Amino acid sequence: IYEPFDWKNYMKATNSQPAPAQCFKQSSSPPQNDFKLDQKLEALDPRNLTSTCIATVVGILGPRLRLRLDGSDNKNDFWRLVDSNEIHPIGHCEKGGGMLQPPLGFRMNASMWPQFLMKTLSMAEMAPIKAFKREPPVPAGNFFKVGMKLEAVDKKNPMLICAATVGEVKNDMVHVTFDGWRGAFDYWCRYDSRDIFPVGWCAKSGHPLQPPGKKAQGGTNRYRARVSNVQPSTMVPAATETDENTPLSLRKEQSKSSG
Ligand code: MLY
Repeated sequence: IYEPFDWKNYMKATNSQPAPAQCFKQSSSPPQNDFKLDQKLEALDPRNLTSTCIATVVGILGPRLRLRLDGSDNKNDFWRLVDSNEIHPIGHCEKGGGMLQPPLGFRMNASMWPQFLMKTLSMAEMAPIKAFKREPPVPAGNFFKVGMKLEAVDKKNPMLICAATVGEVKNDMVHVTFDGWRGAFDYWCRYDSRDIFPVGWCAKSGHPLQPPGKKAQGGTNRYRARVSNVQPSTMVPAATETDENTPLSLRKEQSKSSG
């Protein structure tokens, strides 16, 4: 059973506040996802942003799409919101006078590209234009403050959106830290990043939310230490996981089971 994380209780217990919705470049009501698996669209190659490529929807979570570039491998999937500016219906690139490009790491000889493209497009089930939603406006400035709670994509595991806290703010940048996890997952992003969401966005949009990890914070915050025995966690660390990526409370079990 999927039990949504109780932000209200958690913020009360940690004496913290959510970042207000106006901080984010996200629409106030998460967009509906009208895409279907296997549909094709145009996407910027995340590894080469000057290229527009053909992508296939290989996964759907709430308003997000898991995309795979046609002609690429299955090791470089990436996620986009349905209101991302980096995805478009088939035909958009050509309309703008551009040409569809092979993805970085195209599996075949480059000379095969025109043929590959023709065949791919002829067999394509194209995502309908109405599935592409308009990108929300950029907030007027960086309104984030240290300590505010939010939901953020784990860039090392981009399928996951997790409970997070603003750790630092500098100019247009925000330091995202993940509650109950070591610093290895932290990152800086712009305040208008599409990878950060207001508290409650996952619940509203039907996207799963990763609850805080089980690493007790040092200092006076005893909340996570106290609840760590009863709080369900959906994360099961792989046996090969490095210590750095593993919540402290799970390390004992890990070393036990690995001898
Ligand atoms: N690699 C880890 C996942 C860690 C997720 C950390 N996020 C939630 C900050 C694993 O496989 O368990």
